[in-house]
Amino acid sequence: MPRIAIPLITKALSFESRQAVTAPEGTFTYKRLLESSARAAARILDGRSDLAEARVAFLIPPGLDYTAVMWGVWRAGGVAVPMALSHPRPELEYVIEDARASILVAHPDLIARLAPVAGEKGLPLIGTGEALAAEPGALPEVDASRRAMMVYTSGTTSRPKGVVTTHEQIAAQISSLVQAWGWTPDDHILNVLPMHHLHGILNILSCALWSGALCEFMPEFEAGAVWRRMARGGLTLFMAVPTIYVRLIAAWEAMPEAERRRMSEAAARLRLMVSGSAALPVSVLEKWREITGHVLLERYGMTEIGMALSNPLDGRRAPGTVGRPLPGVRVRLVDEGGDPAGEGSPGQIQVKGPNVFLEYWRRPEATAESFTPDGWFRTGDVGRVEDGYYRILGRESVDILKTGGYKVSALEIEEVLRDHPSIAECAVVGVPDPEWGQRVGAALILKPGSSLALEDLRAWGKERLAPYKVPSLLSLPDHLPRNAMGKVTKPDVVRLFEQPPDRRSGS
Ligand code: MCA
Ligand code: AMP
Repeated sequence: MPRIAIPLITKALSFESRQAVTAPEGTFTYKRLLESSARAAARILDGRSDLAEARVAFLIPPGLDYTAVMWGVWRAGGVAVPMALSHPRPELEYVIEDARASILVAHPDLIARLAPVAGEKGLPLIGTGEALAAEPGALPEVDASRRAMMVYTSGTTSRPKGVVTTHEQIAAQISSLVQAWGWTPDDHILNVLPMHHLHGILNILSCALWSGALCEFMPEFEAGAVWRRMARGGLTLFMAVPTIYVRLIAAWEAMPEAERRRMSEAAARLRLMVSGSAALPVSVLEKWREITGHVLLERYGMTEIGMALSNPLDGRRAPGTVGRPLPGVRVRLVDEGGDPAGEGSPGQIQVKGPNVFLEYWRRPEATAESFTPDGWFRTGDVGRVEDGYYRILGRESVDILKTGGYKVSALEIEEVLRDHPSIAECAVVGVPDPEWGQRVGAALILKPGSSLALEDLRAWGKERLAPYKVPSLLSLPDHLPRNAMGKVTKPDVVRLFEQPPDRRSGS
């Protein structure tokens, strides 16, 4: 048996008989997950002794196959690159190219989506059916300091960057949360989040598997289905983005009185409910408390650092704040002059610790710029400390938006919109919204003689961008607001949407 230094997998060996993953296709033990991942590793290795950090990009719905392939890539010595089910071909192709992926894996239902890209680039494309049925073989020794995962995140550059973490860094991110939130083998968490971002991958799936707990996937979030699942009992934990809590509240309010009572009682039986990835409005926290008795635990994190700040499991949770530094994580606030911000004064949130990522893939300059000379990661978020608790005040860049918990770059969307045959000029902004946090709004100047309806823009956009990046608000002003230097002033663009908008209904 080779030495396995991948902490998540070493731990799983002690939980073999316990249930690890539940999904629509069944419930699977840790033993089965270990066996399936060993088979997947052998198939991906395909006779090699070690993938030596080759990138394996995969498109798999949440469930055993997803988990076994991610672990299989790790056990084969590769770097796991999860891709988004909702992404159209250009986004998938971008990730495959940027990551320099040398192997693709897809669920049989999704093979057809990757086959043309695999064919053009001459990349092997492995089906999960075949991978999980392969004969297991010898596996390499994988040191925990090796690169393990790459998650794509939008930032101040126009195209998303691959955030690389090592096994050690992933282990540090997980163990901090497991300790802070009191995970035990008796936990059973419902996972309704997409599996190409850290919230679903790390805070839910990986913390559960680190703990010997059970992760139950509900691959498509639907508020009624979540309530019905809670009512069936057995869950101990739930974690989601604010938009999901807003949707759950709306669904609860639409129920008859007796049903509401039954659902409220069911939710009250969970031991912990967490919100994160975007600011949780205090009104949502209060409503959730009224409905379920839970004070949502709000925490703050980022793809590059895992989680950094959290309200406490036990003790006072302060609404509108994200609490204090998590175990092992150092956090400081730095003012514009580079000095520490005093208690109550705003400053940029900077983070240091074993949880912080290794690098932006193939972008040494962006990596270097994101750290201070003394090694603190600059988050780009601004915060303030009040009574020892951090409050997030916003982001330094107006070009980074959060919509439905997804981070998106206005610059990336603008670059795509400029290719539209009817668009002469454009400015993309985040428009405050009670359900989504922010909506993507596009202010467009059309070419002479052109017209463009929002529905048509969306249909065009969805062929090129993830659905959550496609503008859902449109403004067609006579000109874009600009300053004396000719630069578009984004706060004025946001104001354009305060006038009666040509607003898309029903979402
Ligand atoms: C989808 N639509 C949107 C958006 N997203 N419209 C406006 N703004 C959006 N953000 C469109 C769809 O294309 C569709 O349009 C229509 O809305 C209805 O879609 P629906 O199915 O109802 O919505 P959904 O696709 O289910 O999305 C809601 C969601 C989802 C479940 C809240 O956004 C979600 O899973 N968010 C979680 C993201 C997440 O995990 N973030 C964590 C990042 P049409 O009808 O035209 O087709 S990790 C992170 O941030 C750090 C590490 C951290 O701290 O956690
Ligand atoms: P991502 O790059 O998708 O990992 O998103 C990370 C960003 O989400 C952070 O830099 C923050 O701007 C935002 N974020 C995460 N959690 C919170 C929170 N609880 N409150 C406000 N913003 C948050």
